[in-house]
Amino acid sequence: MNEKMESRILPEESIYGADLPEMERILHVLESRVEALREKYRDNDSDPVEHCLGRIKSEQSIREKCRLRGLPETKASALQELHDAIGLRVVCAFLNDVYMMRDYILGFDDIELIQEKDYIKRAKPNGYRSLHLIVRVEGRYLAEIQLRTISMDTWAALEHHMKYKKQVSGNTELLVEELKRCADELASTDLSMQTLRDMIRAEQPL
Ligand code: 0O2
Repeated sequence: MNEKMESRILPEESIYGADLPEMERILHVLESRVEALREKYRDNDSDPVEHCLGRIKSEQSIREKCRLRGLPETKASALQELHDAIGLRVVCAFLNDVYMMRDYILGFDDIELIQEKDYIKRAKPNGYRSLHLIVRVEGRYLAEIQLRTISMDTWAALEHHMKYKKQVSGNTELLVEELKRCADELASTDLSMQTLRDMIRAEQPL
């Protein structure tokens, strides 16, 4: 085998190569931390998390993202240039829980915050809301952690679905407008729900 052949990543090989088991371990560490917090809160019936979803970005998606960004399809691109090969999405019931979860995750010594994108305080023009943390774990692996409420998650799922539905092309402008309106209504509902929960809690005996 010549040198050129050795350095080339064949399509059927994992772009992550020998790092894949370590990446899976890191993902497991992150998931376990969320689970540990949930366990603690479950004791007094106030689990802040509705669900939590972790994934290693699929071979196809990461290669596609490299191509879209004009990056070579290599491990270096996947692990250093892109930052979401390891991804965790934590969906919380209430708005305050999103920020509580943020502080909890960033409170670990082996987590370094690289970038924070608060699309809750500043929603994307299409209405997308979520808090994104790009972190380095154990001084080595980058991970993207998305924190959002159930409403934000529902909206994102629907928007994602519509974006990839080819037949939804008739009245795109109206659809975009309506989606944005729904996102804003859901954001206002999130605020009301938070207020209601605060009121209920204030009335509960200590
Ligand atoms: P997938 O399949 O969900 O992983 P980045 O893509 O992170 O390198 P960018 O564009 O600055 O760089 O990231 P951004 O805007 O923080 O978004 C990253 C991820 O957030 C996306 O990942 C989506 O998961 C989600 N996201 C961002 N904007 C939207 C949106 O308008 N609608 C929906 N439904 N999701 C959004 P990927 O890689 O695009 O996709």
